[in-house]
Amino acid sequence: MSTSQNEQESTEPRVGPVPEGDPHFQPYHHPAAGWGAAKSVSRFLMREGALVDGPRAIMRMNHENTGFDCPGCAWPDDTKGLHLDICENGIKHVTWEMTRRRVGREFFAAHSVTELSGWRDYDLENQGRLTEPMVYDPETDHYVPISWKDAFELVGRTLRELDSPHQATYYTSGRLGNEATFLYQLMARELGTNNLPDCSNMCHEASGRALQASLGTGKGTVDLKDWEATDALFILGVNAASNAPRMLTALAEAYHRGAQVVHINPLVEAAATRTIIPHDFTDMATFRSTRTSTLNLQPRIGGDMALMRGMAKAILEQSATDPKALDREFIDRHTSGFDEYRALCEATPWEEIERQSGLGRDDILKVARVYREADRSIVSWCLGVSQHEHGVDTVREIVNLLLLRGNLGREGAGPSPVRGHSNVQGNRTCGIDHRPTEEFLDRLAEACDIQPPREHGLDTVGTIKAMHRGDVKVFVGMGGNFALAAPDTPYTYAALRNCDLTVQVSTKLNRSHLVHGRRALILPCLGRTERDQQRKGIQSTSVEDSMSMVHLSVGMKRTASPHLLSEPAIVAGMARAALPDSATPWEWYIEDYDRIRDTMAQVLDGFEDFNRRVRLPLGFRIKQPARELVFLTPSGRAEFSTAVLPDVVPAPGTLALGTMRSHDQWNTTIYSDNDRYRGIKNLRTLVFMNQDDMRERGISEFEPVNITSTAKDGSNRYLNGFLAIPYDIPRGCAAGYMPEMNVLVAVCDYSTQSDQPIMKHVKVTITPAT
Ligand SMILES: Nc1nc2c(c(=O)[nH]1)N[C@H]1C(S)=C(S)[C@@H](COP(=O)(O)OP(=O)(O)OC[C@H]3O[C@@H](n4cnc5c(=O)[nH]c(N)nc54)[C@H](O)[C@@H]3O)O[C@H]1N2
Ligand SMILES: Nc1nc2c(c(=O)[nH]1)N[C@H]1C(S)=C(S)[C@@H](COP(=O)(O)OP(=O)(O)OC[C@H]3O[C@@H](n4cnc5c(=O)[nH]c(N)nc54)[C@H](O)[C@@H]3O)O[C@H]1N2
Ligand SMILES: [Mo]
Repeated sequence: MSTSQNEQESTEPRVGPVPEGDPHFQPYHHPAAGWGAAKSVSRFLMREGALVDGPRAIMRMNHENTGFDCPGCAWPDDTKGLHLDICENGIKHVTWEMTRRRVGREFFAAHSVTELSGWRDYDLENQGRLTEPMVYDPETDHYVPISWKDAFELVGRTLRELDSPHQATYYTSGRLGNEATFLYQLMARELGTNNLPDCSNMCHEASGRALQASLGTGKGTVDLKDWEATDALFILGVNAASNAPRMLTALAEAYHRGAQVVHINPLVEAAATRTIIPHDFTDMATFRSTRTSTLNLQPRIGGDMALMRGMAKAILEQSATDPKALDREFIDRHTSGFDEYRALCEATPWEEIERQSGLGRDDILKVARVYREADRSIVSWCLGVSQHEHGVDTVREIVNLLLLRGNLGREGAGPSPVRGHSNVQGNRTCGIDHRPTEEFLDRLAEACDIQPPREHGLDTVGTIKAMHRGDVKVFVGMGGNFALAAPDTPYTYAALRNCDLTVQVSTKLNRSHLVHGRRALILPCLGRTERDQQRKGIQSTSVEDSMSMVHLSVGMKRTASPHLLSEPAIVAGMARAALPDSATPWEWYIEDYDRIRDTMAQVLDGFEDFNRRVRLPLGFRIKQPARELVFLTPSGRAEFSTAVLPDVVPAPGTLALGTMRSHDQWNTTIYSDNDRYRGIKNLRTLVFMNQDDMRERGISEFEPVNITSTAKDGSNRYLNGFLAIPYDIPRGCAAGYMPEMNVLVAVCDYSTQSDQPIMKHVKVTITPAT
């Protein structure tokens, strides 16, 4: 396998472990979750040597207030709050953090950074938990121990010596708890910058912007009770069985109840078939599976907006003879722009809708009928919708469709984005935003007595470009694996290497520690499962799930090393060193996180009485104005949007390639080379293709191919030697795994609507490898 980029190290796609055998592909026909999941979990626990601690910790996961929040995903906890609702991938993710392996100073003494750079990403993380702060020594090319005090001083001094606070950037990965998040943004803003990129810039930025424009709130409006009450669920662009497995329970319950469950995805993912509910012991014992779908539609990649438009057009046409097809009263009372939208739907020809969606008119009418016949509908989506050039327009089109039938502000109805990282939504709520509102900054200024900068800061793509230019000289990463998660791998590597200082706050060794600035720090922190002991006792942190529930998470496990600090403490240490004269009581905050929460209550909308309410049995739900039919939009109403359909049909000879996760990975963390639900074993360097597209190109199963992407600026990027897998995917579409395929996503290929890298619609040609 080879790739034709210059940087050898960056482009050898060796992310997963050494394959355990030959690549294998056999379509999967078993239900999702169930025994396959149980087997996979026990193998994983065995490997991590966690068989004793694992199950005990898992019993404490997602328990009301006495446990820690599962770091696996942002799916909310069961509203009944009684039985534990856990999943295979959540268990893997928790166990990953609790491994008994350690990577200490001896490890770094034995291996130079150059040597480690040649290792697989899997092997890096597999060394175990980081145990003490380390600093890069350019003389020896090794990381060497450094005291916390000296580490903070190095950060502080470097930040103080910058010509401008905008020469530093502060990345957040969506793991970070609310309290650390609040302190982190406070530090950046007290220093004088809004350079606060986060993983959300690659994830749901489009959803936030669209919902804000349409409804005056950046979040979904429904909660789990609504999922339990709805008549029809439309699930777009999410691989739920792998990435939000606890959704399977909701889907199975909906099916049982007789609700319609429609999956819209170019791939028929496992959640769109059947499941065995993992915590239902009778189902497990009897192998009884439940269907989780009543209808599957496979649009082309990027075809969702056309499909939504088609459904709206069908509803509008029907309303001529069936006045109940539309909720006229809702439209008149609560929305603005309906007439323009109706005219636009009328003016959009069916042929165009069919061509752009990749679906026949019969299918579109069929799904429109499901929508028409449901009294209450929820539309839910994830990256298959957001990581596109037209992600914002597509989410707005989803809202248009919901508005037509008044599917908002009542039980069982509304938009429901599935967030990614377990606290990515909380990060935004608590101030990680490179484009903060004036209102937020005013309240922050008042409560914290600082003068926050008013100009917008850099997001993820902006940060990469600014580091590359040399305009940003210090990169601080609060969690995550920026080097590998970001697009255009060699470009991002060069950008990070161009920094004067890179600081990574992490739990495990990863690529971002090896792709570093002239000076570099690794600052190891506590994980969510671990006891956070501060002066006033054991501390808990709060998190917010996909459905705006805020609750406490408290770790109870012994810390992986006595030298770890909590994330709030690390932020406070850096802040004090960078701002020696700051009046912010950094040290006092760390003694007792209730104090941070008291300040947050003054700054954040909906956080009144934070300390009391977060201790209620299931926490509290942040008020959603749109849910109460209060729209904080310029018109004070829900706004219909009127974007023309984009052209998403690939040019002749080209394909639209989507990059996605396998079942056995968590973003840049790879657990194995298998993708069970897609029937793949021992292979990650693959590309799923339509059989006819393969035949047309003379490519047979498992044949190595060369993939060439063409960016907006006309430049090409290459990935060679990936194996072609014939798959049930529409013609003109292809798919493969991130982060191996990030080299194909050019830094300039980001959406003009959301600034998100276009990770689901890479324009490629695929030819047999020569
Ligand atoms: N186990 C596990 N859980 C996770 C993660 C993980 O890596 N592992 N990651 C977390 C994070 S940060 C996030 S953001 C989420 C991601 O959750 P997902 O959004 O499920 O992530 P992807 O694997 O990128 O899968 C995208 C899905 O969209 C489909 N798709 C691609 N293009 C299109 C399109 O044009 N239209 C439609 N309708 N569908 C399309 C793909 O077939 C795939 O099913 O999961 C979170 N949870
Ligand atoms: N091509 C392509 N690229 C993508 C995507 C895609 O679909 N396609 N998806 C994008 C999306 S949605 C996202 S969210 C990003 C993910 O981007 P990131 O959030 O930056 O990446 P992760 O892989 O989730 O980060 C894993 C690392 O987090 C650290 N970590 C784990 N737990 C903790 C903790 O408790 N505290 C701290 N401080 N560190 C911890 C560990 O060191 C681990 O190595 O990737 C994006 N990149
Ligand atoms: Mo994400």
